[in-house]
Amino acid sequence: MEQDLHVRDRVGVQDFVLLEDHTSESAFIENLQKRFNEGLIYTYIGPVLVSVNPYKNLPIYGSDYVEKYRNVNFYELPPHVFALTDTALRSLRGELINQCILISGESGAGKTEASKKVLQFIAATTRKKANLETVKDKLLQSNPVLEAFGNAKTNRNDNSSRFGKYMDVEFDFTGDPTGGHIINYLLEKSRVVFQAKGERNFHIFYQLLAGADDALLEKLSLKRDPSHYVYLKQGDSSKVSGVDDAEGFKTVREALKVMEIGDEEQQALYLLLSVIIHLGNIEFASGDGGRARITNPDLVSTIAKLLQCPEEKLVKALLNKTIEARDDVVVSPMARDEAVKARDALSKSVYERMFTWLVQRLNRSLQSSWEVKKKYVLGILDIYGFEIFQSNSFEQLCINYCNEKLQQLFIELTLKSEQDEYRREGIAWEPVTYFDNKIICDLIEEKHKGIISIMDEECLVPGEANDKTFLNKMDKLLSDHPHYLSHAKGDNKMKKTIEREEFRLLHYAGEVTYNVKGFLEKNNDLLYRDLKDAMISSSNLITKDVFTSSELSSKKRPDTAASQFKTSLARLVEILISKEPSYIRCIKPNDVKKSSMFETGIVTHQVKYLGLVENLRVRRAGFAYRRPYEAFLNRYKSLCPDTWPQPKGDPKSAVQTLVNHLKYGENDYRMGLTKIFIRLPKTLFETEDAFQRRKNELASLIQAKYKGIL
Ligand code: AOV
Ligand code: MG
Repeated sequence: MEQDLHVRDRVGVQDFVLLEDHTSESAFIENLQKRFNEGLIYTYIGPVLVSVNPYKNLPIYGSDYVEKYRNVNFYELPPHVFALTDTALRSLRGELINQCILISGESGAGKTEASKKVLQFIAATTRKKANLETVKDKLLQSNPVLEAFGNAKTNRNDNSSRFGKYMDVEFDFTGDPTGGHIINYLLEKSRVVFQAKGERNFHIFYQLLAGADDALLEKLSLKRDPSHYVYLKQGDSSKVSGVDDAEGFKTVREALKVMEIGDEEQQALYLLLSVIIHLGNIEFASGDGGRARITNPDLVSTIAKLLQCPEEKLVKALLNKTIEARDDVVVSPMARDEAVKARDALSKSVYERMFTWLVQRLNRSLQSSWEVKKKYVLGILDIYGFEIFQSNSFEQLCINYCNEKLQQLFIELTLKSEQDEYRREGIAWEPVTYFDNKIICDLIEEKHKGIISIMDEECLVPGEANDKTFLNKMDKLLSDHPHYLSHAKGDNKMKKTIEREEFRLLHYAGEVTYNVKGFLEKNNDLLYRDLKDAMISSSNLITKDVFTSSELSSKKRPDTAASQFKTSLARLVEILISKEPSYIRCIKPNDVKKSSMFETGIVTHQVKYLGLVENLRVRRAGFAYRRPYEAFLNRYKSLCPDTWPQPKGDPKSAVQTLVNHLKYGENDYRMGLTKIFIRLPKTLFETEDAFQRRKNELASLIQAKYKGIL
């Protein structure tokens, strides 16, 4: 098959570094398209993997491919996500360096699929040993569980991740996987109560209805058809083409079993899902004096039974709110609209906490069952991609902010750090300019004057602030910012006008117009204490875990949703920069999820904002490989009589002697302050091949000697 692979992949160039015209965007796109048309979706920019979503299954992920890519030098085979994973794994196993694989690209570009291939390769290359088999199964099976609860159909992607996920696969010093750990980031919980046209709620709701047997449905008082339920039908799209929800439910149940989530816990999950579904169907009317009244009280009885909580308590909590002001406690009835909002807040909160419970529960199962003295990790980051919808709200701002942060990290670690290193090492260098999106990160997150700060401040003003005052404040404070636009700061050149309740951010990946409606409420993320109290009195084993009375007694105001997210992203960046990164840059070939369709305009836009051509220029002007003099010498000193067995002089001059002997061309390398820089992988491969021959030669010499003595 090796032959086969090489023959197949002679379309365009496998590494953009080899492009003759390496500065033009059109040559870049042409190479991508040529390869895409032949089903070659992967191309390198040096060590960075560019992947174009094929929107069809390609026969390139089977066990034959795993075998092919295992333990083979990165550049020796055609580009592949397996090659990137193998390289990271070998660096982890060989040099004991923690790794992370950062996957980016917009919604639907193929990040989640890529992350699954990474995990698949790790699992497939794990040694066949009983305890390792269990670890492997658990690592793989955590995925379908989280996808069922955290992914949904959106208008961009039928299986869109609605939460961010960072997963560490843990290894012991021999390189065997021993377990894992998942961190989840901000779930888009508003989806639980509302879906835009064409979209769905989280998969698990539909899977439950389609896949549960009659007995389970009866126990949950549910009907099979999702169109009975307000929370499940608003998008008018309860079926996803090509997806069998009943089959999905089976997969989830099997996965839950592998994760050691037994019947009792599963029942608790299904009960809560049914509680949420029913909550959406509670109807309120405006009663005496504008007070809300429940028009279908029987449903509340059903919910109370499913929740195992006192019915009166639930009814009271759905209609009244208790507010503690200083030393006073005031109970006041809610108006209809208020009651609807409070109910929705409850549904969102139950779902979100259940999701976090599930992640923690998975983490418990993923914990190594035996003692591991020192752990090494390979982290995989799969977030929600940049998205622009018809209408964009608080959730899109958070998602797009997260993408800005990731792009910033990419810039810091590739473009900036690469150029910094040349400067530091004193290598002659023509700087490459690129767009640094730090300015947009700052616009969102800067202390005191960033959007999050302004929003938080408005959330603190009791009674008077609303979404409109928030917008006014931004208009005042951000009017000079080049990436902020609003109705007040109109610009005649704008393609699309901005309405009064909107603001627009010029993100690195495009312009997004956000509607401020609901921003403060979502950021405040309030759940009235009466509803919390009702949940605390439930005997469901999950709610018992996630709603606790300490929450009611705490006087401290919890951080706002956006602030919590900002803190968790800052922590994520710290986790990532402490590791050796590899990058997968995913690209979407068209907006209609079609295979074999390469829309040049759409691809060009992504290539532009991902900074891929700049990435190539830096790479191309630069050097594919670099190693400190000592390391280089240690490996290759046996190739030159003047450096073997003991090199003379300082490491730098010994390396100079060595490369003179190896006849490196003048332009093939540069000598830095502490490192040798080699321009093309080819030069290094030749040296490595010579080294392997020399090693065999030395081994046979030693063997002959050994035999002679015998
Ligand atoms: P995303 O993770 O980047 O979007 P996905 O990984 O979910 O995107 O990919 C979207 C869809 O594209 C998948 O469901 C597959 O149908 C198809 N696809 C992607 N990669 C491949 C591949 N390598 N081979 C075959 N089909 C593929 V989002 O989570 O919305 O940001 O939030
Ligand atoms: Mg995804």
